[in-house]
Amino acid sequence: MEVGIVMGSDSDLSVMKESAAALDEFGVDHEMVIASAHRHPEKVARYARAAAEAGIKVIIAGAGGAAHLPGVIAALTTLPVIGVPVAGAYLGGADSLYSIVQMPRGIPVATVGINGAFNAGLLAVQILALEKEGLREKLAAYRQRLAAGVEEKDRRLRDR
Ligand code: RP5
Repeated sequence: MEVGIVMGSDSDLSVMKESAAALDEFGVDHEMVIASAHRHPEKVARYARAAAEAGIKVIIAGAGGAAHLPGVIAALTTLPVIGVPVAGAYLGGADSLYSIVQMPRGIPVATVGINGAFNAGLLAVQILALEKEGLREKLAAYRQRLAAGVEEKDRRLRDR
């Protein structure tokens, strides 16, 4: 298991499964875990402290509301942590974004956009690709597919 996807609640799953989808696209092994910084802090601490030893290289952590989960995990491990602000019922997810992105100096969390779980997965792939040529090649092919998609849209616009 190279990537741990941690979320505060099962209500985050519809967003956080996008991280898993990105990792699946690149054939990266991952696990999904529910562990709340508020409701079960002991579990969060246990997971964060054991992750590196268990072979995890990157942790993606998503939560909504007062979203302390990514920061708490980052405080308990030196593995890179990517935070996903999950939009809840209030404030359009700005509460979660601000909770995650404004980490005090010393304990960084690489924060993606609100509900940006797919990008979090891609960023994890890019980190792992530093040491894996196969992943670098897959990323290059992925970028080519993106560019081809833009060309296709441009063609359709011109053909209207
Ligand atoms: C956060 O509270 C979770 O990450 C979730 O986004 C939010 C609401 O949780 P539930 O009340 O749906 O379990 O801790």
